[in-house]
Amino acid sequence: MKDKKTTVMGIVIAVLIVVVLVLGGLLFTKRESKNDNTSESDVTENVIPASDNSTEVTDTEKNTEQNTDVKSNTKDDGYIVEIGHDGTWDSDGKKCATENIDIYNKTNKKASSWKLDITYASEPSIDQIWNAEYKIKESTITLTSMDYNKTINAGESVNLGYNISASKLEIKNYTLYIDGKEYQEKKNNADKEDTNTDSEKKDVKNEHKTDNGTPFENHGKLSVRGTDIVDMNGDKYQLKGVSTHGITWFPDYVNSQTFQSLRDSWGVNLVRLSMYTDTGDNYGYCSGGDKDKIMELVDDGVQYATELGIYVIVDWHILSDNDPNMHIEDAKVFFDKVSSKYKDNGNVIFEICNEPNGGTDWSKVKSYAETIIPIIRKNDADSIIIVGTPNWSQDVDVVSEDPITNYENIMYAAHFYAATHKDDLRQKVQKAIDNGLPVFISEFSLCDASGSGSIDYDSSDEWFELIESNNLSYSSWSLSNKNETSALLNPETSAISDFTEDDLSDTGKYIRDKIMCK
Ligand code: IDC
Repeated sequence: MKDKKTTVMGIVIAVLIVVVLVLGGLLFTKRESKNDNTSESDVTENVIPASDNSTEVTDTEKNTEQNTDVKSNTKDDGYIVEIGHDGTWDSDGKKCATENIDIYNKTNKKASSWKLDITYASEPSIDQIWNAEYKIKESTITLTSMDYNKTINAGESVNLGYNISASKLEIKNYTLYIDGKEYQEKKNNADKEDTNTDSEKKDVKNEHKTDNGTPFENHGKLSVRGTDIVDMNGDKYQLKGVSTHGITWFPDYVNSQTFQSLRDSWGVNLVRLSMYTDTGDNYGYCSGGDKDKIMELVDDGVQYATELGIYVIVDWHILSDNDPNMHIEDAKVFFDKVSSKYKDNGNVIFEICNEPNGGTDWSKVKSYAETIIPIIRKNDADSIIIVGTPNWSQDVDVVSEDPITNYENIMYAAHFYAATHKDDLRQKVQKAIDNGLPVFISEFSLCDASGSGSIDYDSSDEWFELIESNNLSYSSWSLSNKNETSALLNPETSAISDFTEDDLSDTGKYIRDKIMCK
């Protein structure tokens, strides 16, 4: 009896074990195939999944990384290379083009190094390159990173380019190497249609070369839409340029060759002409300077910029005259003259008071602006006008609570010196933008507010993140060889054009790279 019971129990237990095993097996297979489906749908033909070029990460690690590392893209979409001809032309029987290349890291991990081989249908030569170094062997160009763009953070990209000539410009194939591992892309997507994101990126990209038309030929008269500058086609546009030092102190740089070099080699599409109003001596327009002579310098600068098809800011550079109302009578005459003279140019922007300071509050600046703007508008209905803001053009947040109404195309100056102005000012600027205020960084540098001292690279990088994430336009202080950190040129150089690496100060190199990188 006891034996029979034991046998029956034994059979029941055995059956139960079999059932559990079968069910367990089924569930396991199902979970595995679900995982397979996920990875299949997340990975496209053109990508390297993160696990291909990095050590395996657990889901928990992945999630932690996604939270800290990835800005906009939490999926692993591999690496994408986009090669576009930005312009093509013929020279000496060869085809020439400006190649514009973006490498996107759409994985969840940082890439610590990259290299790109591109093979053309015939042997190419390169005459200018930016943001990469190169070697050519037969028909293959090998592109390697510079020190500053070696890493590509998750969700970010690097941009590089070069001018190439060859008898056949067709790309046969290219190979991307990430952290020493190869990723072969078989398809030539140089002629692929732009996706939306691409054209959005192109909208804010400025031209390095003029073979394809000058910035002004391509983008025409600019206007303000929301917080953005838009071009004649209504596409977002970004101005990137340099500010002169005081033009009466450094007139040599108000020069067509200077502007042309900056346009062609750096991709500058903007120059700011700083005309000090009150220097306490005759270098200032309102403090005894020769008004006609100074006006001639402004006219020359505007003419050169116009001929070169770049944009130009005429800056009424108040500083020691803290309140723009101090010289308002001069300002009325000046802006009446310049706005009537340049009304048909289309590339001229007026900055009506550089940096109100010394406790001059917004109500005083606003009343000044509301006097000067109608004088400009009488002659020139729609050019962009930049209004300085209290506290050395920093209180844009205050202004955003009470902006000027009734006029279109008004922007507001935010100025920073990265070693002095950090998170506090960045937050004020972001707040103003979030409140809908169109902000223009018409002056800044990497050092402290004296215009000298050491460069704060970390703070400068953070400022550039804010600039790029908000598509802000900017001009960097200052195009001079003055012996101070903010000068873009070395004090020893007397070059006024075709600047070599040795002609540039550390500030100059950083700014050049930022302008060229986008
Ligand atoms: C500085 C110049 C310096 C000059 C001084 C006074 O770099 O050579 O001696 O002006 O004229 C500003 C001003 C800008 C300042 C700059 C650096 O707009 O005129 O230039 N700065 O101090 N605001 C904050 C800093």
